[in-house]
Amino acid sequence: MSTKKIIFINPPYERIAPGYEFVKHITNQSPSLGLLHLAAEVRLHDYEPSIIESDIFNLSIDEVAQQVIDEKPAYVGITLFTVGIWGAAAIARKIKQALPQTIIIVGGPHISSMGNETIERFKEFDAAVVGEGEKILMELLETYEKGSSIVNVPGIIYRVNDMAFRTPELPVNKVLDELPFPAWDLLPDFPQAYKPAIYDFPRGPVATIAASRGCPFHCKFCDTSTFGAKVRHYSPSKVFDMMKHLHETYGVRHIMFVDDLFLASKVRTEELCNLLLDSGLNMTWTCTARVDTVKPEILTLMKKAGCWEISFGLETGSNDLLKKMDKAAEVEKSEQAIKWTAEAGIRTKGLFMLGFPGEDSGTIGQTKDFIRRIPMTIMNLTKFTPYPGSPIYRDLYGTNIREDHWEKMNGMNFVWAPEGMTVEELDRQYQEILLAFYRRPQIGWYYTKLTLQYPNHLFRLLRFALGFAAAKIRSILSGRGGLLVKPHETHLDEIDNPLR
Ligand code: B12
Ligand code: SF4
Repeated sequence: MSTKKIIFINPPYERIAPGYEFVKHITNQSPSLGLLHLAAEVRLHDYEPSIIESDIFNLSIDEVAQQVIDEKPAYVGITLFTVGIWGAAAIARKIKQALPQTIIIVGGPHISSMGNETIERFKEFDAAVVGEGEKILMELLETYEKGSSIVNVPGIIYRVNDMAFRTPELPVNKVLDELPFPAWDLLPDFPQAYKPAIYDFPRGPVATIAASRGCPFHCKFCDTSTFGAKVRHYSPSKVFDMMKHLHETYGVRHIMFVDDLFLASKVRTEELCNLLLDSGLNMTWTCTARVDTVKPEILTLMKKAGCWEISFGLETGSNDLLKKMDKAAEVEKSEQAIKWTAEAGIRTKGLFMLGFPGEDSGTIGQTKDFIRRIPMTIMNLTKFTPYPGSPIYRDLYGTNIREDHWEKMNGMNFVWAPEGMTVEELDRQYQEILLAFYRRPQIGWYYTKLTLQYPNHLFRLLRFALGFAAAKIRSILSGRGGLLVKPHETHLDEIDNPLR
């Protein structure tokens, strides 16, 4: 067993509702950028990292565990979203049974929000790293290597006699520029295997970059526990260097910026745009923004510098609901931002949410009107999910731990329903809202033109359509009358609404 070998795992998780597996052909298949950053950091210190991307390569729990067992690493690092916790624990259990000496370390958003509970409950994890991982993981590995006690390593959670203990936090990396580039070279089949959602990019290959970390807002549904409220940025020149490296080394033609607030600093955005324009790099890119951070001048510059699409967290067409979400935004401002973006020639993606506490038929009606009147080109509708780490989780459940629905927390299942609404009604409204947007002739025409312009999307669309047809036929043949969710697989009956 090499004492320097560490395997990082992005575990499998339920991407969609059971019965809808074919949707995977058109959804976002981005790698874990967190693991790429960690792998780059440990490699600087002579460790030998590798990465397993379970979901992208359709690897089962057994297959992932077996790959690790065959390699006999000294360490395993697993990234944890709430939705992936059960899969991750099952993999860790199998590894521990075969390789009891291998140390299993976990980190990621679920640990930043629910670390103590996770370490107490899942004995197969040896230690957890809270928040930003690079520095802490290195200190932890070096402590293990020296054979010293880990209780003095900052920013971790460890277990003694079934109880979890947390050490004081380590200050975060103030200067992101000091971090090495993410280890894209370690990703199997990069960049070809990693595709964003269909129609969410003009042409590949595509890679992701986080040009900043942190968000100062406190929207109630959002889990910001990993990087906190203070925004830290890479310098524009370092971001530009990353883009150039990806383009020249891997032929990447499109970048998806995954920052919470890409436009938090107008000055930095301008600087990056100017660097891109002067270089003639000719890459396209997408980013997310709050509606209050865009103005016509910056949008015009962004368009010139290759910006193809901006995602806005619009959430709802109701100002009352926006207030309840602590979104610090108004429908009128959203409408203005979407118009300006469309006028600048940038595609607009609206991110909406259905079922937040306070949602009712009135607010749903306002959302339907809103999406019909704004010049939006693509929309995402999430089923409201109280993620651990979000303020609403505490409002709804207090300090109760609701681990029973963790594996459903992928934004595609209603695990909670607002007062006066049932999950069945929400599911019906979910489809109606999407249809209200996508059924309009101008949207159909827009996507036809887009497909002709970028035919690379057609293949995925065909696989999706064939998958859908096969699922329907299977359902009819098995006597389920075309219903895609199998009755025994639905968790709807188990839903226990604490406010009802
Ligand atoms: C890009 C992104 C995606 C991508 C890529 C996912 C991926 N595996 O990384 C896609 C589109 C696939 C995706 C899907 C989902 N996402 Co997402 N996503 C993001 C986003 C916007 C950025 C993530 C990122 O790259 N950050 C930058 C990197 C550097 O940070 P990082 O991954 O957190 O890693 C650092 C630390 O967490 C830590 N760390 C992480 N793993 C490990 C492991 C070890 C061993 C150690 C020591 C440390 C460590 O160290 C890393 C370096 O500092 C975040 C929001 C955010 N600001 O983080 C949401 C976010 C992570 N997603 C979220 C959710 C809910 C989802 C989905 C469940 C549903 C959805 N709504 O889309 C799915 C599930 C996906 C899955 N299990 O892989 C939530 C997670 C909440 C939670 N408690 O689970 C977040 C926090 C959004 C939010 N604010 O609520 N997502
Ligand atoms: S939704 Fe966006 S603006 Fe609100 S807290 Fe989350 S990342 Fe920040």
